[in-house]
Amino acid sequence: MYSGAAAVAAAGSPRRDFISVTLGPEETVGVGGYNNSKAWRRRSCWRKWKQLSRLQRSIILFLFAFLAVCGVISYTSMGETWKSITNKSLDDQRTEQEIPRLKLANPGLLPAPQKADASHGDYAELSLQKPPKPPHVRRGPSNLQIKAPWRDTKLKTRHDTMRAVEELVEADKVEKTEKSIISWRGAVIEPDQSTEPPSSKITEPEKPSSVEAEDQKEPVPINERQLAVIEAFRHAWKGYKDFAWGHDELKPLSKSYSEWFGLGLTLIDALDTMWILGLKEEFEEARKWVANDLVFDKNVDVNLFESTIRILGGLLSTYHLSGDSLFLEKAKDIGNRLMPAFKTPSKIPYSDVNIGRGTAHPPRWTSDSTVAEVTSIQLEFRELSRLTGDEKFRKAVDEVMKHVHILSGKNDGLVPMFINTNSGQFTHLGVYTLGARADSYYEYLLKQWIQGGKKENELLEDYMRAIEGVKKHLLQRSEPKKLTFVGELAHGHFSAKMDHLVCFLPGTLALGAHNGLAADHMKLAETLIETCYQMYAQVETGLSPEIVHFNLHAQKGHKDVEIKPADRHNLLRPETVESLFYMYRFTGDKKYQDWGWEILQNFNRYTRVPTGGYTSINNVQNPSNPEPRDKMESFFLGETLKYMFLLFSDDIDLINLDKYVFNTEAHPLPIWVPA
Ligand code: DMJ
Repeated sequence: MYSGAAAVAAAGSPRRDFISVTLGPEETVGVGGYNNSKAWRRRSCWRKWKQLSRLQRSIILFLFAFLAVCGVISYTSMGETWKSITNKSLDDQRTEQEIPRLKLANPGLLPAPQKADASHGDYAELSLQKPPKPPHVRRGPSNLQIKAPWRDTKLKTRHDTMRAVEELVEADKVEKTEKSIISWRGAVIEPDQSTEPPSSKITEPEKPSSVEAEDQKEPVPINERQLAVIEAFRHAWKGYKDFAWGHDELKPLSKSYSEWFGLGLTLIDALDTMWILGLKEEFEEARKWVANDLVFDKNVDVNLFESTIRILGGLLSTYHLSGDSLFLEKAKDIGNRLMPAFKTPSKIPYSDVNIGRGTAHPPRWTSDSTVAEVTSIQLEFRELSRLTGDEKFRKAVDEVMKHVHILSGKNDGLVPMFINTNSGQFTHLGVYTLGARADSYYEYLLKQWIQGGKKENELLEDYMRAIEGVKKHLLQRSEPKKLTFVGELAHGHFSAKMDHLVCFLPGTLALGAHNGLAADHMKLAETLIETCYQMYAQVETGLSPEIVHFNLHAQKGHKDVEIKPADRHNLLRPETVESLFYMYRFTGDKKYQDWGWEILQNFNRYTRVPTGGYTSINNVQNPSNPEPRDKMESFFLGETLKYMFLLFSDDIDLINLDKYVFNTEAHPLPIWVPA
């Protein structure tokens, strides 16, 4: 090193005179007047220094040392002052934005005899923030790449926002939280509980995608309506935690629980909602349960479809959002245990699997499976193959789609409701609906096509043909408001019956139009979502029944919507809110947010149980006694509240629809990177 320095000095580098002090001999090598005169000045100083007495030299050295120490001290304290000034002004800004949220109410309102007004009801005291620009205005070029994890800046902003929310609600817990390591979007993973990123076995495409966009852009603050959703979620979660922890569903009135599969269904369904809402403590607690108590090696029969969309889907999306391989390991486990369902003569899967024994069977009374069930498990199994590199999952579900693609018995793309697991043929021919037993067949045609990068033409063909079938056979208009609705066809006879389940359709049509499909799909979506909204607005509680019948002929004093006594229950279903979310994302029209806000308030009025949780109700037509059913379905946390939160958001990167596709249980899965 020294010899190199000397060589640099010899070559006339600007650093040469410094080096010459260290290495005395170089003085003689230096050239040019400037160096010579500097050397002369140095020599004369040295001589003067030598002439001083030892005492004088000591005093001078002491003074130099003293000045140096003072300099260092004052520099450090100025830095601290500057930092505290900066922090204070940031804190001030944050406080200004977030203090109003302190006012969040906690309305325990069951039963609540008053009719909802169309404005802000229980949350009227919350001043709504100025509306930001509609999301469609801010949309940049679409980008199908799955992005790298969050950047630090955004992470801090999200964390700060959520921390402020928690300070307001649960100030005492904040200190503990801050000691934890903050993973992304508010979830906290303690060092000893965090798991490795995806295992090395996993090849390139299956890295967790993380919901965060890569673009550096201004963070969009959480608004009052979103905070109301967070509050509702917390209330629901409180009931689940207090009375049903680790069980499938909360029974909020009897303060107990019900089991379906015995797999903590609500907890798993709610994981990614907690992540998206930024509920880090709740997420962390639930994660611990998944790590320590979720066991699939159980002698229990589960429904293939329900456990795929809720459990497998929930675990996969939570894996993608959190990057925590615990969830992928659990997803692999349940995925493998569900595979026996496909061992049938036709390869159309059985409805039920015993996940402990590895056996599968159809329901006791038939060898049929439901068409929607066997064709709405594809997004999840295909993604599991992509993540694990094991093609068996994808092959099994692709075969079902290929088989159904060429099957006879369709009517202009519309499928019957049942399919036989022995023959592989449709059964109960002649009945066509977009409601129960067929609904998500149509949804998954489009969504698989999107998931796979819009290359699988057979899926698109089947989807487009089916929508033409809907237009030709199932659309009618009601009286007096002339609402366009989707009815049913039974052996050539049209029925003006529409399930609330059909309200997934406007959202799906809008998603198709967003992905370049016919513009008239968007027009149809706009008319259908109005109808779905009216299914709430025309009812006494402002909540939709399970099924409505539309009036085809004007009659004095009759509304468009008629409700039969057997159909007037509400199970806290998500479909209308789901479609409102898509419609708002793609149009930026605030009326969709306002409609969703009305619905949330009516859930709070008529289904909220003061001691924690929300309940299904038996009678949406009786505001003074909606007849609580004592059950909170897992999809209320998995879907309804998640779509509410997303609907009220103006951040298109909060689950960007060019990067994620939602499964039918509202669990976002990544759109694969196009080739
Ligand atoms: C959910 O389990 C899913 O959305 C499914 O597709 C239909 N039924 C419920 C919600 O209503």
